[in-house]
Amino acid sequence: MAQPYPVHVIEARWRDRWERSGLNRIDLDTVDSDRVFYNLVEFPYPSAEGLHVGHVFRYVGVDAFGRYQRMCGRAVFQPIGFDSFGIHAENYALNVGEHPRRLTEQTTARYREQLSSIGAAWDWSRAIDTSKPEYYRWTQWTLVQLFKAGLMYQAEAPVIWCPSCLTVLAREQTDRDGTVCERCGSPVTERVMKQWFLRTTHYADRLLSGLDDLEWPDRSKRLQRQWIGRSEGRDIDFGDLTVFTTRPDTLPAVTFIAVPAGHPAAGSTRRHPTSGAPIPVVVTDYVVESYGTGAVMGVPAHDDRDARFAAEHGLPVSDAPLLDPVDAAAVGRPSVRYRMHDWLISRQRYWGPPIPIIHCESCGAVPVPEEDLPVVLPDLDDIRPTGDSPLAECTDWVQTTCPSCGGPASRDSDVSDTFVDSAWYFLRYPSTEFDDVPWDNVRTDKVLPVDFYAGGSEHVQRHHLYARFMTMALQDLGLVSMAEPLPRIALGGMIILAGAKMSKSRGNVVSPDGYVAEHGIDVLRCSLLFSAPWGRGGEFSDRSIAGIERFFARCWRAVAESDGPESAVAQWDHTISAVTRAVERMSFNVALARLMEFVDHVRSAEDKSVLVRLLAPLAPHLAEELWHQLGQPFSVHDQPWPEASSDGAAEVQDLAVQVDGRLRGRISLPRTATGEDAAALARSNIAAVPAKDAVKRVVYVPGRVINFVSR
Ligand code: ANZ
Ligand code: ZN
Repeated sequence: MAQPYPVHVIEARWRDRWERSGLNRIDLDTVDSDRVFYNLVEFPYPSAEGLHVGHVFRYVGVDAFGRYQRMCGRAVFQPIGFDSFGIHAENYALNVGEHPRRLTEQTTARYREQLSSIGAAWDWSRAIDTSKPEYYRWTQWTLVQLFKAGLMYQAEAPVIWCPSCLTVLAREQTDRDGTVCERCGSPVTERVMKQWFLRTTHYADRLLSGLDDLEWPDRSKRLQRQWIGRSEGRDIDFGDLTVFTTRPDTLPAVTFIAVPAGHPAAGSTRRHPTSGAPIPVVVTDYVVESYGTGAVMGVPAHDDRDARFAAEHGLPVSDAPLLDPVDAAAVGRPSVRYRMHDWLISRQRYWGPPIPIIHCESCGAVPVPEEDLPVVLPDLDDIRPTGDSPLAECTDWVQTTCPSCGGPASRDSDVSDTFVDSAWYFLRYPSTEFDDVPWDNVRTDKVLPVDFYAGGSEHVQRHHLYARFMTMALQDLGLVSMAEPLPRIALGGMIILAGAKMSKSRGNVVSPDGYVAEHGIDVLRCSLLFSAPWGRGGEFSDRSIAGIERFFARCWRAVAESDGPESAVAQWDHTISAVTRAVERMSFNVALARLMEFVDHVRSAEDKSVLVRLLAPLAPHLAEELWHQLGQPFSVHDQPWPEASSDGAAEVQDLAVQVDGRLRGRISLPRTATGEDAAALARSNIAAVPAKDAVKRVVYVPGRVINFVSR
């Protein structure tokens, strides 16, 4: 459908004007700290496929939120960059037979173009790229600080090995209970190797207790708590063999001790600490070697796993009575155990920052002096992983002198995990122009912590935890002043196609490019945002495109081509309140729905000003053009967000949405709305609300609740 205005001309013109005028940049030297709003979205890994509409959905929601904050008077700092190191890029490079550096240059350029084309208010002057020496120099510097503080160590360790990727994996990089590689799906094996670790377990308690004060989704907190896995129990000695138990009261009923295969005590017996009876030590497959003491007391009378094992292997079951709580607290020693492990950061791969350590026969492991950083990743032609680090082949590079004694020494040939790159990147953005420090603390104190961090639920356990660990460690070293860098996180929903997550392997990836070429980015932004609440995501359909185009045409006619009588002020008031609430909770679909109702009532100059400003975060180019048509000065994005009078606010109600009496979500709508309005809005916003014909009765209590009764 042809729009009553030249879409592409307008979008290109304003984007160019924004860039030239520096609209999206704030001066971090002069800005007032209280006004800064650090609006951050997880930076992308520039994949070869380019952005798909699911990414665009996530980014434009965050952008709309940032633009709204700006209109509320905040100095919005909204940088973007590229997480371009890592096994992902390297595996792709190996597949297509290209060097990862060349490939990354191409994919990054394409990402830059696509990310620019979505009309987000990024401050491109502060873009970072983790695979560039000017960035990874500081990743290495950070590791040197951790090493000097004893928070980075090397240890011989059984590690998870992917025989297809030929690399060590962190436990977190495996799926299906640690049995297959997350990247390639091959079954993993175990291997003993010398590896570098970061001492994350040292921070386990702080990582846990710090969660309480964070404004994070409950699900994120729960997942992180489970990941840390704190467990209080007791260590009990069976002679020289110690078990960890959370049920010391079951001690009298112990009939065996379970250990994993290969345990030195397997097949022997120990004496029961109180009865003195001989207790067999048996091999089971359910004892995790690295958890607790790696040995478990078997109590078939009280534990299902033990009962099954005892039945299968003809072991006795004892019905000895439990100890009472007082006696149980006399048994053994109190003990706190964590599921979490130290973070294994060594990768025997090519595409990452070389670990900044030099090995010397007489001095041991010596950190590379800060003035010698970065340790530049040498250009290798053959980067195929063999099991040993590709860098080890590069003898000229490996051979060096010891910074401490000047004797012959060799460089560590592992590279660090890509999650190290992203564990501190949010500290770099405000300080990108400094090349003598990783971050400037005046800047850091002014801009951090991140006011709003938009992420994906796939990053709760690793990235979010590592970022917290890194910041806590840097705080302890006096290098930053805050402990929690990401006090407020929101998780973006996923855009799916025909019920499935978009992925290249499924072949259901939808690129934004065609839609942008045909309809312009504002139409795509709004049709994506209209398809579902940002935090929930939903099915992609381009059917909403026509509807959004019609809405834009109506906005155009209402603002640029019409004049009419004054409207009643109450109309804006409830629109302003409803749109504001919707934007605050990232329900841009609701905001758009309210604006669609409002546009037909727009008559006066004031109505027009309100409409255009409310539209600005969602359709930034169209709003800028309409603002210009109204004869207003550049830029609409610097205008104050419209404010509702307090009576207007009172006209909006929040409703709890229940299904069969269970809370399923909340909606907000005008107080004057009918039960039917409320039911329709609930249905379009909350997936759990059943379809019309599955509902027996709807109970609507204005101002309180709408309950769908299906039984
Ligand atoms: C005896 C017992 C009796 C247990 C009973 C439970 C119930 P969480 O909460 O996860 O810490 N356990 C200890 N170390 C283990 C290991 N390395 N691998 C597998 N299982 C292990 O659970 C602690 C409980 O898990 C411990 O308490 C131990 O079994 C088992 F009726 O001891 B219990
Ligand atoms: Zn030396």
